[in-house]
Amino acid sequence: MKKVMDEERYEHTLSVAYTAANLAAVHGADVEKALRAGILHDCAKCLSDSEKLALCEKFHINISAVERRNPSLLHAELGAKLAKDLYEETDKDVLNAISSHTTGRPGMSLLEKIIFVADYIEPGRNKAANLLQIRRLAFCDIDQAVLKILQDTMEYLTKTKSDIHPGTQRTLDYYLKQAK
Ligand code: DGI
Ligand code: FE
Ligand code: FE
Repeated sequence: MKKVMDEERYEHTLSVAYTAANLAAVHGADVEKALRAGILHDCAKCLSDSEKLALCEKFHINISAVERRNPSLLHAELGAKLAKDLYEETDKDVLNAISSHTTGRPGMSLLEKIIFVADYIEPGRNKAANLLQIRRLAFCDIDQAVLKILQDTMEYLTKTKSDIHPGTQRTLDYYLKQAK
């Protein structure tokens, strides 16, 4: 990862891996898989927008209208593809965790939730609202942490007048319903 990332992204990557390993230990998930998924989750992040779009076309990854306008969103699914083909990750749950780490998805596995949450709360993050509350929730009630992250992300996207990815909306709707 060091070779394909800038310094800041590499630091974030290590931090996500260590945070995910801790969450896995606490919640009884596979610590080694959490480390691998954490290390690989942003492997496609530092490609340029045009490289992301070109690689998605090459690998027949569907590009939605929102993704064409915001190619950064493609780094999750493209990252899963590179993890499999280039970095030889074969575990389906690890690949799903990479693929779903930005928008989440309805019915995430425990490992997917761990990566989704670790990406948001790793110690280097300091901009999001409610980080202290979400960091506490992450270790005692991971589903509540997932829901709070989705709600805060949606609020941030709305406030900044950003395009909402249909996947983000679907995931929020699903976890809102689950919480009832
Ligand atoms: O890759 P990271 O920065 O570590 O984290 P990430 O993969 O969760 O990506 C975070 C960015 O993704 C953040 O700036 C918000 C953005 N994002 C998440 N859901 C959506 C979104 N952006 C848009 N436009 N629409 C979404 O639905
Ligand atoms: Fe990411
Ligand atoms: Fe990340």
